[in-house]
Amino acid sequence: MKPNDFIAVLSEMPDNLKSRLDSLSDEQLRFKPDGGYFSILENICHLQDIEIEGYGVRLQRLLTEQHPRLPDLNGGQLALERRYNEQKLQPALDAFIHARYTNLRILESVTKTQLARSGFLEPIGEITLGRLLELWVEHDQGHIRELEKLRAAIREPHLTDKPEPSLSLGSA
Ligand code: NI
Repeated sequence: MKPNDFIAVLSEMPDNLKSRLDSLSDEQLRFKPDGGYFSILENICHLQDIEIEGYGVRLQRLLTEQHPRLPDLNGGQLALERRYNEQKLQPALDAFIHARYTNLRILESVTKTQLARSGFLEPIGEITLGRLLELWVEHDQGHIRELEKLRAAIREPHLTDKPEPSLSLGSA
């Protein structure tokens, strides 16, 4: 994919999320399958925090600093500390969407030269801004898959195809 394609895919995320949150009860939003999985609400809170404190910060620092060292964010730990499953959905979703559009406005003015700007992202290693865009899209897609599986698990609790815990609990 070209940089513009990544930007186009990232811009689809708000609608991709909204369409998967329709007609879910509060109880369904907070439903957590056994085994340490995120609920749908926890996924949205996670996406909000990672958009702002993860990708938004990484984007800014790669653009403005010489070879920044970018710390990992522990998604599972944040979910516990910030009590994601006790939050309200709409403010988290709104904050995610606002942050995504803010980041997209910055991305739209990024030049080809800037895509080669580099840094060190823990625990992955050396990255460029171009590579960060790939990781960003992969992160979106992983959580969309997780939401799909959660929706299936809510409809059919005996389903065995549960979300991978690593999607939620691993590196953000
Ligand atoms: Ni994640």
